[in-house]
Amino acid sequence: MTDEIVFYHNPQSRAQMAHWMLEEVGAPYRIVPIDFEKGEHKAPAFLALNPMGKLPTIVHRGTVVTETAAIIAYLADTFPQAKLAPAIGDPARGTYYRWLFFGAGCFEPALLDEMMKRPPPPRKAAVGWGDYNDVVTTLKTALAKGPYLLGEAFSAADVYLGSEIRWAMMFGAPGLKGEKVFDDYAARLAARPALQRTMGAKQAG
Ligand SMILES: N[C@@H](CCC(=O)N[C@@H](CS)C(=O)NCC(=O)O)C(=O)O
Repeated sequence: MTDEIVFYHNPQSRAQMAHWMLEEVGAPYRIVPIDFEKGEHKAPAFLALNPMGKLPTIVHRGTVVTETAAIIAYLADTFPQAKLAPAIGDPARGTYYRWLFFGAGCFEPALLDEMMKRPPPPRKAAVGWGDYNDVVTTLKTALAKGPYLLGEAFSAADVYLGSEIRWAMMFGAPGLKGEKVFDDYAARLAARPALQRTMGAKQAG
């Protein structure tokens, strides 16, 4: 069985986050371009891998992994030489999980509420992500010490949550751009050679 990761990709999607992570770990991978316009993500062959018909999706050693955070965490664990996840048993692993899950479970839905101008929920206490302002304040506190979410060590949590923050800044989500803590963090991430290698990636295999 080949060790090559098959990476279903479209540069205009969350697959960009997984692409950055693939470059960070230095894993051997092959891009399968998915053309949204042509509906290739809804073709039976792709739906057989990911019935959600969404990117990113990877296949490695016969296993399909979907969900950006899961792919990024999987790659960190599968390629430990990249040192992008604290070891199991290290207390920093708790912080690492905290921010990975916060990205998927809180920041993303709160950001989409904000970007889509969804009305505030009637009972904020019952909504797992609270609201956008609380989420941004929490992130600001998390990054205040820096330079990364885990302190000195850059990790896969920065690849995931950092990608979301960069995306939110790019689209002008409030409370981020112009705030020193986020501007500095975004600049540190932008300087990562692995991220730079993915910029302008063509829609080609
Ligand atoms: N929960 C998924 C969301 C993935 C997702 O929504 N991907 C979008 C692109 S950014 C997609 O493939 N959309 C195509 C569609 O649903 O038709 C994750 O975190 O990876």
